[in-house]
Amino acid sequence: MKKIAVLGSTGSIGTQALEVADAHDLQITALAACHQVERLAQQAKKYHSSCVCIYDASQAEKLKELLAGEKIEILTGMDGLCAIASDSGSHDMILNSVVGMVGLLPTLKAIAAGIPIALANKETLVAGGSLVMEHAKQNNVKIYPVDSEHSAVFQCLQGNAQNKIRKMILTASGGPFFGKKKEDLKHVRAADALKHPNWTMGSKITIDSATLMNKGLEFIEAKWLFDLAPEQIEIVIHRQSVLHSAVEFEDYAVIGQMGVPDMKIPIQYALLYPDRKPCPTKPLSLTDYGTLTFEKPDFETFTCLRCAMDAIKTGGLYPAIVNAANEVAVSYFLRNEISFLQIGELVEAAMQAIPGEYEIRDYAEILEADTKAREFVRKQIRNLA
Ligand code: MN3
Repeated sequence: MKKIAVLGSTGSIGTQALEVADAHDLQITALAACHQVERLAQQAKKYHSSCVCIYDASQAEKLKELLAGEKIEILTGMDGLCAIASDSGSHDMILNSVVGMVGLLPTLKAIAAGIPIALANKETLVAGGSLVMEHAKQNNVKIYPVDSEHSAVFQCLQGNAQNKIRKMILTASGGPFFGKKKEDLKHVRAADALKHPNWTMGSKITIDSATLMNKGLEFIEAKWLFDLAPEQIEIVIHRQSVLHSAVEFEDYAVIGQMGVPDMKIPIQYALLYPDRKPCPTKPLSLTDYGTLTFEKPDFETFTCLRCAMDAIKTGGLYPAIVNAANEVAVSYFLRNEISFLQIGELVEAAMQAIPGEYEIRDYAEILEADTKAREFVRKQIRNLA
């Protein structure tokens, strides 16, 4: 039985991964969550995992009470996440579905310990791409993408190891505000942005889908995962989210991966790789859709997308700066403390204010750029108030 540790087990990807585990008798050896202590305790009991970690250490006592009498080791904070990620004796794979920069260090620890990673944490590659890929190569550790677009490309590349990618077609749903212009988006509130047409996801990523920052972050991840130049990645708006992405080879043959928009398919592919087995979702009926559409993105309106693409073209610490500035701006927008358009404005301002054109040498450098960008955005918002 494959032994899997799930970091971020109470979130959207984590809970769907546990559904996949239920369907295929995967053993869940460790679980970690940020805040949702009750749900985490329930999961730990259900899966008889040997170890749990609550990132928010202030909830440790509560977790101990909830798990009193159980033979489950309780860990807290970043140390706890890293301890799980480093424990190569206990897990065959780490699913990293933690949200935010918190996910980067556990990925580096898993790589150092030689444990394969199913990667759903975007910040790992957005902020630490060069470092993470270099370490993974050195330690010969496989990274299996969980995100639907990257999983699609990974699936398209099976049996094509000797063939070079000419171009990647990265599809985007366009989010709830597709077709809108800046004037239309001035008074949008968090509740409007949280209504995604196709996917059910966590709140941070749903806002990122509305600003198209999510696609910008995926653009950066794709560059690192598949060793592409930014110019080789084309973003195409595909409203139905049926074609999850595609690869064009040297002969202009394009191979894409399709399926219903359900994250359980790419999650399962990463967890069971290279096997394909029945997935707890429904099959795709193309005739139910009838028409699939493809359009160019609107870079004028969705400035976050342009910022992320510019960041990876310039390289260095800029992707980390964009990511951190965006994470803070989105948290303020979710509380309705800034407007929707201000997210992009703050990200752009952070990119201009913080120098980032350096080769990344280590994790500390990424963290420093991340901290600077966060402080910058908070200060800007305080000045606006
Ligand atoms: Mn995606």
